[in-house]
Amino acid sequence: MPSSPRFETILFDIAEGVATITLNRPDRLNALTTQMSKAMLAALKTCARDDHIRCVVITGAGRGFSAGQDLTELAHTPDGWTVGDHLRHGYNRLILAMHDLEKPIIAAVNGVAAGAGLGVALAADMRIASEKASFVPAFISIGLAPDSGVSWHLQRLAGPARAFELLATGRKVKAEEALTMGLVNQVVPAEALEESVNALARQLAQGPTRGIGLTKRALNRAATVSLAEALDYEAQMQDIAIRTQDHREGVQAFLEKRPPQFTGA
Ligand code: LHQ
Repeated sequence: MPSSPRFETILFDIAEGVATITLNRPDRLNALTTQMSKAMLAALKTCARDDHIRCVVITGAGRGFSAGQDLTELAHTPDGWTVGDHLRHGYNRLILAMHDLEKPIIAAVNGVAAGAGLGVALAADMRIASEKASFVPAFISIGLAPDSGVSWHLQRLAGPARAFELLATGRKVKAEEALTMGLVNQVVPAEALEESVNALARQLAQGPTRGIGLTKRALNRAATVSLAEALDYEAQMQDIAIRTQDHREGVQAFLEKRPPQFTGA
């Protein structure tokens, strides 16, 4: 098993095929700094490279998931550096890295997810929320438009009318409402969050990782193309999936009437 790389503003732990990235500035509700988004990107690169990692969990230390951009840091941007530069070099790369990672990502939303923190939560493939979680667009409350992929993800998950309402008013959505909106997969009591997420993450980490990665690629592609193109892309993904060891093992296990032992290969 590989050793876990260390970063400063996040914790990065690998166990039983699951890498857990914990945003770790609890006194600031894990508000995101440049250093932190760089560390998250580096951690995601490790997740992409390391074949032992077959599922990723992102969560927050303390009572928040992430309050989004650290607003005190914005006052110290380098000369000539625009907010657009900040986004292009930081959050845009991070959100795309999550989208492109061919491994499942679960956001364990322990508390408030606001602004770019909401962007990170929505860019995960699944969200399990504590009853104490909430989702706060935050951008409009400080006169801003959405960033960090929130315009893209929120309307796909909740529909355009709800996305507009939330982004134009900044209204806080609590966990139960987030469930009815389709923003989260499941809501669990706060004390059960870690265990629920671990059980799901371990299950996914023992799955046919290439097949799950190809599923993610197919869904990502299907979100933006015609049915004819989606069908063609599905056929391409299946050509790859059919050659995996895990596909052979799945069929063999079915024929032998035993549970499959997937290795991720
Ligand atoms: C914070 C923050 C924070 C610093 C709480 N920064 N300290 C990217 C790039 C460039 C341009 C701008 O946009 C972006 C993307 C974005 O993310 S924009 C949105 C940025 N985020 C916000 O505007 C959210 C600001 N925070 C809040 O509205 C509230 O804190 C929420 C609703 C998240 C939580 O409220 P409470 O549970 O009542 O907690 P609190 O407000 O008491 O916060 C606890 C502490 O954390 C507090 O510090 P203190 O010293 O008083 O204990 C806050 O100042 C600090 N904090 N968010 N983003």
